[in-house]
Amino acid sequence: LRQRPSTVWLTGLSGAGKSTLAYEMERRLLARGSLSFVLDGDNLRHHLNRDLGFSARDRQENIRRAAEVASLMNEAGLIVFSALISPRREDRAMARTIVGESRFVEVHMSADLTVCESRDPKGLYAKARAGLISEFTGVSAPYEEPEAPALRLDAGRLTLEQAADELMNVLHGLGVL
Ligand code: GGZ
Repeated sequence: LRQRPSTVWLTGLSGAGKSTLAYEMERRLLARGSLSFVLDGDNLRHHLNRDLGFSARDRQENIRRAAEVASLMNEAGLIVFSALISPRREDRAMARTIVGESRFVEVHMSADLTVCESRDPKGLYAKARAGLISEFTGVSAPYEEPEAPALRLDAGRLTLEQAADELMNVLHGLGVL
């Protein structure tokens, strides 16, 4: 099956639905015979990046490593769905440079903070509000929205199916699929 190995870089707040969409895309691609891989920030932080915290410097290193891994996987012929908050424009620009301009597809999961906070599946926002977690993105650390993403998806308004449909269309349009 023809596919152009690319890195779909999902950025957005914790709880915006990045990982959920990434795994749904992996499932859809597999169903059509395309191999892909999900790089999930939370997962990477338990293994490859377990030495890193959430300071600006550590987030940058977290993103750099993820981008290098994504690049290797693209070289191996895989489509990568990365799900990292990646809150800084500068760090996402670095990821774009590492992966390569022609292979980098930036997607903004733009759910409102209020939506993410009301979901709070792991109770992290509550902990952040209570001061138990410092430098929590959206609460006590910044999130810089992408200015010109290939696609912006409001997970607060779209179902998972609708979001995945939109992303599939974009990947077809770009010739990735
Ligand atoms: C943001 C945090 C924090 C702080 C723990 N700030 O939604 P989750 O829980 O399961 O995934 C989030 C994950 C964020 O890691 P990333 O590697 O994606 O972040 S970054 O790109 O900024 O490096 C969240 C959890 O870790 N988490 N503490 N302080 N998210």
